[in-house]
Amino acid sequence: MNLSSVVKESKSVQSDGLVETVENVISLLRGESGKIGNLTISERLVKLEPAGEALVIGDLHGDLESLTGILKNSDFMQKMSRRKDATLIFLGDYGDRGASSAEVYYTVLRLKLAFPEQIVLLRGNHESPDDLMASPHDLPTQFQARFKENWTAAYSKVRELFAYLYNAVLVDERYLLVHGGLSPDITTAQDLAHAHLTHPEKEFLEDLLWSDPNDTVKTVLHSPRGAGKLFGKSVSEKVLRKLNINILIRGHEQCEEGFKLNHDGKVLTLFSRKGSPYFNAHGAYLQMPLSEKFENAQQLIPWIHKF
Ligand SMILES: [Mn+2]
Repeated sequence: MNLSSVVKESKSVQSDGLVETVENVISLLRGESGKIGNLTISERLVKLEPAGEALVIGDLHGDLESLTGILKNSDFMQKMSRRKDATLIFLGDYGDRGASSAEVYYTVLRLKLAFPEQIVLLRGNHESPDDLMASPHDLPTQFQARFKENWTAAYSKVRELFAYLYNAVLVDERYLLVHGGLSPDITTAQDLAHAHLTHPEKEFLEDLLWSDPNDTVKTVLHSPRGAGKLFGKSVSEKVLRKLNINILIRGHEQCEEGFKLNHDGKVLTLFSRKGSPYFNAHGAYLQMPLSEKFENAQQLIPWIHKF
């Protein structure tokens, strides 16, 4: 896949072209089950072999320039072509906020089609089920401006995609990757895999997509976001211990420096976009070896790239 030609296409693609690309990705995701390369898929959980290298990209929110900058500077497309154990994980929140939501969706989905066994698309709160949808949700306005009278076809197809995105990634004895945060009652990998099926009776999906770590909260508090919770260090310690995991890697929160640590290094937040409406000084991404067993997110700092 040639990145610059796909990015160029993303700027001129019409509604039918985006619809076709989303349909291809939906049919790919529908077929994903069991062992696929370094991934093992059950329901909406991906288990990733602790081998090779991973690139982790946080919230993009319609920032195409940061996405292309990360792909170029990490040289990760070359790496994925050369090595099957190079895995790219997106933490969700592809659209809304920034101006280039359609372009980011198109580029990310073309990447998935080009490297199907090496790319994981997590679900963000901006890809929530209908009863939890983020607000403001700018996609309708952006798609209307971009695709004119044909915008609804592209919009409803992208909405259809949301249900196929993954809840979580687990890297044995190392990392849990989600968009938002933890739910205090999560005890097994199956709770993660089935979170979309137990929603809304259980709060697992809501918390995975919406919750935030907080260093002063003891257990949990209602989130000022209106969905999800603020969860304290004791929740991170308990849930990660149950899952036999050292570090939670997540997105969801704007970070002035592109990343931050919470809960004494149990939680790493990545924010991979810049510009309006957040105006954080830096974005950041994580590019790390998966075989090494880091105990604390402090040890991941050398593998974080700020831009
Ligand atoms: Mn978010």
